[in-house]
Amino acid sequence: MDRETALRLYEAMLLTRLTEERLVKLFRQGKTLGSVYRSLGQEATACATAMALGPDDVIAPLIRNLGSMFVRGATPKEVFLQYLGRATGPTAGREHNNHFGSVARGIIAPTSMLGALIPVMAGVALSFRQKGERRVAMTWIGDGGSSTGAFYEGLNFAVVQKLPLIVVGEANGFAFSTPPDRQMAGRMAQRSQGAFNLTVDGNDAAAVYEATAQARQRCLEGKGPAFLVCETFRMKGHAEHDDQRYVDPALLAQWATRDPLPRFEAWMALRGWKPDPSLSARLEARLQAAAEAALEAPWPMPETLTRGVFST
Ligand SMILES: Cc1ncc(C[n+]2csc(CCOP(=O)(O)OP(=O)(O)O)c2C)c(N)n1
Repeated sequence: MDRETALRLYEAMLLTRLTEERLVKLFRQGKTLGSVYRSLGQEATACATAMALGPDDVIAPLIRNLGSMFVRGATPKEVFLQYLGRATGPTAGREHNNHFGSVARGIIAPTSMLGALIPVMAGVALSFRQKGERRVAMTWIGDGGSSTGAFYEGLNFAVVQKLPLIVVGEANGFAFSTPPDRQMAGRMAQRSQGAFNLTVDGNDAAAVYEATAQARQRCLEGKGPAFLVCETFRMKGHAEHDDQRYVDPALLAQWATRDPLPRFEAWMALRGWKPDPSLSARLEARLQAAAEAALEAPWPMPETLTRGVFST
């Protein structure tokens, strides 16, 4: 990874963290419609995977992958408008949190049915191959989501067809309140079904980036899909309404020492690379302005209710 990429990656991770912190404030003020789903501690897994892609590749994120959307050009203002349900947001108040896509940026909207995006992205990858395009499709799945039939069907299809698909497995300790040993036999990596498998420290942004770049290269060479397992930890509850009382505080304390942001800063410092000292303040100012603009944005008009929902 070169210096410029590292600095952009750091900025994307910091922007993700600060955006989600501001969302929590809006949630506590009763401004968001519904809960806030965070990726605290998982920013490297979301951002570094997306950062290793090419501009024509396509991603399909889940709720812990807001950072990947920022890497692809989504903006905090869009995210605030979405969480506040406003008419000028990406789905005009029809959807919540990061459930929005952008064809221009190569983002396919998250789907709530876990696992469902894997066959969809296998199809996207198949279309790339059929058209002879050098592009890769990527999506993410949690440990809980990897127990669905759709996960197995989609990945199996991609393996058999040797499709340019990267599935990032987020082994983050819990699915709602269920730890992996209560819902899966063995480890997540054993679910690769013959896909090229790499397991990395998901809190090490540089390692995640390098592993994704390797997986992508294999895809471009026609060697078939990769299942990239990132070992990380969900540092908050499932969402802000969940106080995660079922998580052993010692485990949280242990993972806090592996926070991906200071770790990546230290990795950069070893190379003599330093983020701009004013970066955090600049991002905060941008977020403040974006949140204020979103709070002033209009609500959807009742008569538009069916627009974009039902076909005419
Ligand atoms: C097929 C399906 N079953 C159940 C749910 C409800 N659900 C939403 S999130 C979630 C937990 C997901 O856990 P995991 O896949 O480990 O991801 P994480 O939340 O840890 O990122 C569940 C069960 C769903 N969205 N889709």
